[in-house]
Parts: sequence; structure tokens; C-alpha cells
Amino acid sequence: MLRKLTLYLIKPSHYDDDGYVVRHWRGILPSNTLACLAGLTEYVVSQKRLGDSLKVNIHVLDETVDRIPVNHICRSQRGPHMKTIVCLVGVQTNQFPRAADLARTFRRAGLTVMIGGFHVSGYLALLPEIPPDIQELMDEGVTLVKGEVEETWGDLLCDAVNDRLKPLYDFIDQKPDLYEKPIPTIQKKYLRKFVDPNFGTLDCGRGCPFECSFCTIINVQGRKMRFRSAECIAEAVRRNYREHGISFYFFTDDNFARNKNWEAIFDVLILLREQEKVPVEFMMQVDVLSWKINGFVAKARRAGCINVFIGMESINAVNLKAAGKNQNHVNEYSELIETYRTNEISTHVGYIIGFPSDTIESVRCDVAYLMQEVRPDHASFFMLMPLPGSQDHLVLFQRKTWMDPDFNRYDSHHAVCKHPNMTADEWKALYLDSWRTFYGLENMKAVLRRTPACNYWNNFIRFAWYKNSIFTEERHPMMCGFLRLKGRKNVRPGYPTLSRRKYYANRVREIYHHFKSMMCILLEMEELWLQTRNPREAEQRVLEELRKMRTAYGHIKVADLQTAFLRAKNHFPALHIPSKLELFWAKWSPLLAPSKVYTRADLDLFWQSVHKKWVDRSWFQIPLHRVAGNLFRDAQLSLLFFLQFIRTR
Ligand code: B12
Ligand code: SF4
Repeated sequence: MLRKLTLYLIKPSHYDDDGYVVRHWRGILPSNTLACLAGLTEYVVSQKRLGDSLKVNIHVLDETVDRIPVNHICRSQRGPHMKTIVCLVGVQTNQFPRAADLARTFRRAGLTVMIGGFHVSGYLALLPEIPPDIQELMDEGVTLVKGEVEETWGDLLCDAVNDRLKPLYDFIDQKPDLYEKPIPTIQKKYLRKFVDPNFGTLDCGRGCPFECSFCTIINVQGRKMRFRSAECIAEAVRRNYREHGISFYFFTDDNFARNKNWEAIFDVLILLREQEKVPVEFMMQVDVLSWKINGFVAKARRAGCINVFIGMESINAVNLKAAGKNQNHVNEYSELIETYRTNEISTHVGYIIGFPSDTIESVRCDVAYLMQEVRPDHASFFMLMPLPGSQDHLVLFQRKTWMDPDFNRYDSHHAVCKHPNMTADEWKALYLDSWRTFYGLENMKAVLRRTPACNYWNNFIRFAWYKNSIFTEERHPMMCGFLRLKGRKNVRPGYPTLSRRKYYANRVREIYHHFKSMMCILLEMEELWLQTRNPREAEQRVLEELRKMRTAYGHIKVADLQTAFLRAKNHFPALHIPSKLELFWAKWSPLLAPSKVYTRADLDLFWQSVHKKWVDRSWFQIPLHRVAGNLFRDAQLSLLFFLQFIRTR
């Protein structure tokens, strides 16, 4: 008789382009799917569905931040009284190859293995037959689960415990009612793996009524909205705050604005904030029409919303029409953004590059329009990809058009189908260029200057994060963590395992480039902060004058600073002109006159000239006394920046 059941809930990661599993020292967002399945399992166990005497150990592992102890798991099923079940959960398309490799390894060790999530559900939802890669896994004894399992998880576990699992379960047409289903359970140990352990995820509802052709949601979770009760949400928020200190959420609903229970949910959150003093804040995903829902935006802010992710996708009406995104009207975009901004909610738009009528020129113009006219606070760019489960995938499949057979690359950061107007390299370059343009210093400055003070640091931190992901880690920010970890032997089958010497030489080079890139971003962020922390018009004018003089003189002297103030005073008569002594302290000892420091431009110019002399081997021309002085100034500025940042956390 079975006495001990060990259940591993594992969220697999995916492989990078060199075949290494992507893992970070710290992640950003804990997985809601893991929490959902952990909650459901605890419920099933508490109901004694698996028997009275069975001891159940549940392990939750997220490969994006945890090293999966594969050998240990393979050895964990010892003797007839023990059973190990491995569930690969929330597997997205780009994670499917990794999930399949793990599944095979565990099957070879004789363990019971199940895979579920959006890839399996979407892939099997629209295709007429079971695809060969799925069939192969089933033949190897892996169980695949299509659809959601809130109402069937207990039955599945019973089948697994009693060795009567079927190769495939199809629940796609039995969409569970979520109203009073067990709430997701987050473990404290897991939260410690994230940069901000007060950050949680929770789905308040599922589904979306719209019909976008690139989207898988509607074909997996359906177009009919289902939602959790407001009381369940309140209880989850209360419990997570009490037990884990979680006070910030990403509500993962794909379209919170169409959650029919939005008002009741906002009302309980308002009560929690205003009466129970639970300082909950959250971000959510909404559609472009959400600002028109009576009372939605204002109530969202009162309920603690500080950021919305909006599926804007394009500012080209032809693209929107082709993608079936008929609810998006470009002429209303600015009003939408402005409505959220005036309600002190920052906006983040999703923007897809590579719709069939996009060209290199049209995308460049569109991104410029996005920054200048629509003016969202943040944009996330994605390369269009035909995700299995979307209408786009089905059409290409039926036409037998080429799609990349390697699902690992379906991360919206690679070209996985052909584009009529661009080569794959041009497409990728255009995509990276869009990130570079939007997160350029000028646009970030413009955004921060119009940001309400309460959202300044939220926007600021997100800029740093996005720049670091795209340009240091070279990954999509939504798939990135902090400080990449690797294992020499943790490589994809078919990829070589490098010798120790070669591997560590590569790692040292990589880490050096990472830190160099992080330093550059840090300095740019410092400049951004200096230029935007005093966003009064008069001070901006001082900066403007300084900039003109920087071109003229190369580096700024105290007298230049005073001249800049004097010139600015012509336009702003009320401007106070600091004394030469104040300006001297500001320039040489920023810690003593912090409010008078507006830029580090002269420092940057100086370091560039030192670098050039170093590269040209003109070492004797490097002015050592100025190197020492400027190092001291730089250290003070960094300290100032750091102290200010810490004060806001
Ligand atoms: C939150 C979210 C994120 C967060 C992840 C945060 C986190 N760590 O949880 C962030 C923003 C980081 C993110 C990033 C990305 N995401 Co995302 N994300 C979502 C979102 C909105 C919610 C996920 C969720 O919590 N769902 C609720 C849970 C409960 O549903 P579920 O995962 O399907 O699980 C249920 C069933 O599938 C089943 N099940 C799941 N696993 C298992 C396992 C077993 C054994 C069994 C029996 C059952 C089972 O039971 C669960 C309960 O019913 C989904 C859309 C959606 N509605 O799900 C998109 C979605 C999953 N993301 C998607 C994509 C494409 C991405 C990105 C590639 C985008 C990008 N370029 O950056 C990255 C990839 C990140 C990565 N590699 O991990 C796609 C995936 C489609 C696909 N086929 O792969 C989705 C579906 C959205 C879409 N537009 O189509 N995402
Ligand atoms: S609005 Fe968003 S979630 Fe809804 S169908 Fe379109 S892309 Fe999918």
C-alpha cells in the first residue's frame, strides 16, 4: 500500500540560443500557475481525496529561479510504498522543448509525469489531429492535460496515485466556474527568490470577449468571462499580506476591464486599503476601451491600481483590422493614455512589430508617433509570432506556410515565421531599434517630466529594468530576471558540453560584458534622475543653456553654471541665482549642494576623453589629478543617487 506521495510542481524554463537553461539569481514575478496548482493540491489533500493515511509532500519549483535537482527527483521513488509524481506546470510554447526534455528524463527514471499549460492546451485546441511531438511524448508514457483543472485536479491526482492515468485528458470544453474555487497559495520560501518579495500574482478572472487573431486566450480560456468572488480575492490579499507581507500584485487577468466582477473586486480592495489598512497596490491588463467604462479608472486608482498594461499592439489601422483587433481606434489612444495619467495610473502598452503590412520605414514612423502623440509611459515591443492556439497559427498551418519548428524560439524575441517586407535579420534589428528609441534618454526624460510625482520612481525603476533586460541580458523583459546563472552541464540535448576551461573563459567574458553594460545603464539612469528630479520649467531652462555651453566649452566650469542660470533668468525672472560658492560645492562636492546638480554630462565627456587616450595608448596625456577629482565627484553623485533611491523604497 502507498504510504508516501511526493508531488513536484515544476514550472520549466527554456533554453537560450547557446542551449543553456535560462535561470536567474532573482526573478521578477512569481508564477501564478504554480500558486494555483499548489492551492488546488492543498485543497485536494485537505479533503482526504487521496486517502486518509497517505503522507503527501508538495514541492514547488520554478526553473527560472531554481536549479531543478533532477537526479534527486529521479531517485526519490524508493520502494513500493513511495510514489513520485512530477507535474510540469504552466508550460508555455517557448518552454515546451525544455518541459519535454525534463519529462523524458523523469519517465526514464520510472516516475509519473504530467504536462499542462497553455502550449498543450492551445496546440491541441485548434489543430485537427494530435501533432507528432505530442504523440511521441504520450507514447513515452507522459500524460498531457488540455484545459483548466480547477474542477478535475482531484480526479487526476487519484488516477495518478492509482496508476491509471490516461495519455491525454481533455477539459477544454469544461471550463471551470472560478467563483469560489480554492485560492492560489504562495510559499514564503519561493517568494525569497524574487527581487521584490512583496510582489505577488493572482488571477481574479479568466477569458476575454474580443477576437484578436494572434491571441491564444480566447481559444483556450474562452470568450465568456469567468471570475473569482470578491470575497475570495479579499481573503487572498488579506492572507498574503498577513503571512508574507505581499502588498503589490499583478492581477493576471488578460482583460480586467471585462471581468464582470470588477466593481465588487475594487470595492473590497478599497475597504481593505481604507478600513483594514492593508496597503495593497496592483497592476492589471485592460483593453483600449476600458477608460470609457463608467467609473472604472477612478475606482481602479482608489482600489490601489498604479499601472495598467494595455493591448495597443499597433497604431496602424490596417494592421489592427488585419489582426481582428477592431476595438482599437487609433484616434482615441491619446485620450486613453491621458485619462489614466490624470488618475495617477501609469500606462504600459504592448506593441507588436511585424504585422504583414509593416515595413521598416512604417514601423519607425509609428514608433515616433507612439512616443510623441500617444505618449504612454512604457511600451513593450514583441515580434509577431504564430502561437499554437491562435488563429494566425491555424491559418499558416492550413496553408502549409513555413513556421520555425523549434518552439523554444517562440518568445517574441525571435523571428519564427517569414515576413513579406523584411528579412529575419531586418525584422529583429527593427524590433531592437524600437526598444532603443523608446527607451532613449530623451523619451525617458519626457515621460518622467509628465509623470505625477507619486509614480516617478515606479516609472524610473521600470526604465532601468527594461533597459537592463534588453541590452544587458538580451532577453525580453518579461522573460528576464536579475543576474543570469548557468550550469556547464545544464544544456539542451544535442548541444555540446564545453570543457571546463572553455566554459569558464566564456563565462568570465560574459560576466565582464554584463557588468560593463550594467554600469553604462546605471550612469545613464543617474543622468536621467539628475535631469528630471527638478522638473520645474526654470531648471529645465538652466539645463538647456548648460547643454549649449557644453558643446561650446567641452566641460563645465563654475562660471558656466552661473552663466546658465543668468541666461535662464531672462526667461524666468523669478529664478534664484545661486552664489558661486553654492555652485562650486554643487560641481565639486554634489553631496553639499545636491539641489543644484542637474547633469553629469561634463563627467561623461571627461571619461570618454580618458578612454580614448587609453585606447590610443596616449597614457601620458591622461591628467591624473583630474582623474582623481572626477572619480571623487562621480562617487559622490552615485552615493546621492543611491541615497535618494533608498529613501523612496
Ligand atoms: C501572467 C502572465 C505572464 C507573466 C508571468 C508571471 C508569472 N510568473 O506567472 C509574465 C508577464 C512574466 C509573462 C511573460 C510571458 N508570457 Co505570459 N501570460 C501571463 C498570463 C496573462 C496569465 C498566466 C496565468 O497565471 N494564468 C492562470 C493560470 C491558472 O492558467 P494556466 O497557466 O493556463 O494554468 C491552468 C491550466 O493550464 C492547467 N495547468 C497548467 N499547468 C498544468 C500542469 C498540469 C500537470 C495540469 C494537470 C494542469 C495544468 O491548470 C491551471 C489551472 O486551471 C497568460 C494568459 C493566461 N490567461 O493564462 C499569459 C501567457 C501565458 N503568456 C504568454 C506569452 C507568450 C508570454 C511571453 C512569451 C511574452 C513575452 N514575449 O515576453 C512571456 C514568456 C515568459 C516565460 N517564458 O515564462 C502566452 C503563452 C502562449 C503560449 N502558447 O505560449 C499567454 C497565454 C498569453 C497570450 N497572449 O497568449 N506572462
Ligand atoms: S484583447 Fe487581448 S486578451 Fe483579448 S483577444 Fe485580444 S489580445 Fe487576446
